[in-house]
Amino acid sequence: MMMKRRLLIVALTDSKKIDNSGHEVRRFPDSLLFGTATASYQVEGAWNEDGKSENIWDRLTHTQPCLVKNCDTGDIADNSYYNYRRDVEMMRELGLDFYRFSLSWSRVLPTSFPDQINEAGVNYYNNLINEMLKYNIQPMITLYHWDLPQKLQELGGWANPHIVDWFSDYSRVMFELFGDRVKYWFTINEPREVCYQGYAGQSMAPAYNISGMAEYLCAKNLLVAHAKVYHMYNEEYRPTQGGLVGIVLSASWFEPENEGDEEAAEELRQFEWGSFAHPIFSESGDFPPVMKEKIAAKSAAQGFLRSRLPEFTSEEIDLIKGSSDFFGLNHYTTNLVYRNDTVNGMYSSVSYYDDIEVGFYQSTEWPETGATWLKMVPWGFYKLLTKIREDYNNPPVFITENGCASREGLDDDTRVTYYKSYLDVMLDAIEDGSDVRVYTAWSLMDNFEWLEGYYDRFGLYEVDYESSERTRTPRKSAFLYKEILRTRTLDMHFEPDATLPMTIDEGH
Ligand code: GBH
Repeated sequence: MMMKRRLLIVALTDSKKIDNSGHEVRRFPDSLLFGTATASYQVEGAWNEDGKSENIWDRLTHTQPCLVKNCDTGDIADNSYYNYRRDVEMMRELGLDFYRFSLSWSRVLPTSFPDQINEAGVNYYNNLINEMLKYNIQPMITLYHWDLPQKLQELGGWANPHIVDWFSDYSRVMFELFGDRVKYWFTINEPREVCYQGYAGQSMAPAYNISGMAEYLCAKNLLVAHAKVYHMYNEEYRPTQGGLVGIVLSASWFEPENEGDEEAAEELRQFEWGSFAHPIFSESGDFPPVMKEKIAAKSAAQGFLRSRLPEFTSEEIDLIKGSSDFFGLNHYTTNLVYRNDTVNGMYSSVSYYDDIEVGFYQSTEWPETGATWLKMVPWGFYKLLTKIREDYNNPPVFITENGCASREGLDDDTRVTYYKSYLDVMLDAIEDGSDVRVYTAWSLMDNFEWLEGYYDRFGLYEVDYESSERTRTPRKSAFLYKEILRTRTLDMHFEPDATLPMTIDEGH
């Protein structure tokens, strides 16, 4: 991994200091970068303007409208296509080091392929990037955050091995267009969600609902596509552009319900994030052994003539191994896991969870946030960071998303507590030796929360969906984040006040 050799590892022995009001405050490493994130379909709007073509979320929200809460769509969303100046102004208010956003494939390549480049779409991203750079805010780009061009979906999307070429060609054009100014690239956001929710399940476009089969095809193709793009950047663009490129994995922490459930918990970890982390970050590469064994055994027992998990060739294993400059990590919450040998009851129906043979849930004792699936469990974040350090030889970690949901309103005390407690344990992990270099709050502002529409709010800034301007207003958590970034310290006693005027500090 390139980055390890190039950057110093900053050892932090003790982050605790007493401030002048007598409070204990903890210092973040000087080199740690702070930012916020969004994604194209969730904020841009302008779904069919200026030459953009249809993607799978346009199709899903228009043809199955009420699959999404309140039948919401991303047609206008936060209207960031027109509001990018205000977006950058908020980044300056917060004092961000960087902003992570994603590109809409069908906005820049309306045919899905590089035969036509949509100038208006390119201008939008150039304007956004240049506006950020004017104020020294680093752009970090995600190439794929779930909005596949509809045409490619009709060809099977990530289940078609030709996606390797389609994604490489698209990525090449993006490196050519923006790589002179953009030095941080993420290939794919959350493969687990892309493949599991979209292809096995029905909670993301394209909602294929072919569990135990389609997610495994997707996983293989996606990993090869990612690795091809990594090597393309490494060999053809890094020498002149000098940036970093990696993948973003989502990982919840999975805690055994009882002592006897450690094996079940570990198997779920291997399926849920090991499926993507092991091929890239382990020494041996390939899918995790337990995943290969379990799916092969089940498949044979069910009468398949081969495992439902496709195999990599040895060339592919080598291509994928080491193909990320950092471990991009999206983390939100924790679940308890128990062994369940009969997930599908007496019927031998094929499914992902039947392959794993586990059940999981969240404790009712854990504090709730605004999303049903997201309880506040900071110790799970600590355990996850520890496991990544131990299992994968302490890779540089970029926390690419972390945060929680609330409802409307500026008094988001739960989010304030969430950020304080998650950052506190992140500092514990750094003291233990975890090499965390980037921290990203999800999200800069409320946005289209996929099947939850505009109901679950993840923003440091509230967005008013009744106003045509989509007015953005800072919540308490925005004032907390600003203070953390200004002081580069964490003070558990700091109480943000959302009634204060938001200002831009000198130097931003
Ligand atoms: C991230 O995914 C996404 O990258 C981002 O776009 C999104 O806005 C953000 O989270 C907040 O949700 O309802 O029980 O089926 C996080 C991973 C895993 C979140 C599965 C939602 C649904 C659980 N996700 N989850 S459930």
